[in-house]
Amino acid sequence: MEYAVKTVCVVGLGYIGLPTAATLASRGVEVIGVDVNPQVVEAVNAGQPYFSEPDLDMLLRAATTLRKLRAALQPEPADAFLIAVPTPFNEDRSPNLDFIDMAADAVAPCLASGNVVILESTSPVGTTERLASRLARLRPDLRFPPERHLEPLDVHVAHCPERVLPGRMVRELIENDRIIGGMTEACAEHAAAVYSIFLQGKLFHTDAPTAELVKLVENAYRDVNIAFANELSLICADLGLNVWNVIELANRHPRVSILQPGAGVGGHCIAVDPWFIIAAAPERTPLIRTAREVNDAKPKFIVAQIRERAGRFKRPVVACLGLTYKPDVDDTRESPALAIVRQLAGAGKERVLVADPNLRALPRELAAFPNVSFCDTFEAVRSADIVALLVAHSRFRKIPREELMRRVVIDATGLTHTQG
Ligand code: SAJ
Repeated sequence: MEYAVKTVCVVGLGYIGLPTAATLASRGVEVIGVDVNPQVVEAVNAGQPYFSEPDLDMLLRAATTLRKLRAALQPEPADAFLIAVPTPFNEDRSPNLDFIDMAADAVAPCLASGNVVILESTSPVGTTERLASRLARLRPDLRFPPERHLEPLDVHVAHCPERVLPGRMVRELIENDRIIGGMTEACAEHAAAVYSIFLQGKLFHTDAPTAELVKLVENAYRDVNIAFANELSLICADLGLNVWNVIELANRHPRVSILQPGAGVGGHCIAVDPWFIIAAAPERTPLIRTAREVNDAKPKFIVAQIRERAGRFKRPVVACLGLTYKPDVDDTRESPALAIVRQLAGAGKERVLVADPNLRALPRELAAFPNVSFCDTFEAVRSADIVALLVAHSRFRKIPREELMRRVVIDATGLTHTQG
């Protein structure tokens, strides 16, 4: 059955909500984008993305030129509501669902019979049901799932976790397959009508808790695989072997596909989501927990490597190349490279030159350290005794090999390996 979706209210104009809102608007849907931050609302209404993501500016310009996307501080009535707010963890690593609760409270007064509410935020198992119950409490005049006996429902609720990779979002948003976890089959069908507007990938229907766990499992799988690579990097360092060479050759086996070691695992997804599984089943997750610990320990290992080499110099100058959480993005959230520079800065034993072609200046927390300064890449390399390659930005491939060969190089990225 087809459901007409003419207006969509997207709550949360962050890394996921904004590209999704702009994509829907570019397909002719009337989109109201909602954010609690007035600066975000202003930027979006001016057609300007406030973070960098390839092709997002073009998409947003198209959406605002067509006058299909409008940003506001509060939700407005619509056919569909899409919630894409952050789900961080608390200090004890238990999931924090405050933003989802706030979004539910803001959306509830706008709901009407025939609406669908879709939760896109990565969430622990049970969150979609919790959202539906909260909405049902706030709107006793409407029928919500999971009360199957109340079918036909007034408001349908589903979980459709986002899957896009920062740096390739605009393409992946359209091309990736999506999982739709409906609280009932009718809920999944209503949600599917929204994604069918722009999706080229396939839609797979399931129930809400399965969809919730699938999303967490995807990121935990990647975390465990990267932890394996990071553990190999420690073993290879002890054995004096080149880990990238070992992995490249092992991956020639048709059933082996090891990911790459690095400075650690950063970002707001892979370093966070596995904890939601651990919190739900603490006794059943020794592997997932250990993987998290292995990845979290990697920056400390790199700092120790730098320190050990720095001991040879009287007043060592260390060039730290890369500060973002992964290559070719400008996002430093949970960045292992940032953690490494933070540790070096705090100890104050070395002069640290930071270069990152994707950033304009040092983040505020580093700017206060007298021993840390922001530099152009080549200048940093030329002035350094030790070069620590922390993020595999494509620009770093252009560093002349002979410049590196004259210095002590600590390569957490494999860039010097692929250069060879
Ligand atoms: N990393 C490695 N080695 C690798 C791959 C990545 O050390 O071989 C590191 C990166 O440098 C970075 C971290 O892992 O620090 C995470 O980077 P990523 O590119 O693997 O993932 P994210 O966090 O940018 O996006 C992930 C994606 N999930 C999966 O690939 C399973 C994305 O599809 C999700 O939508 C996103 O999380 C999310 O929002 O959950």
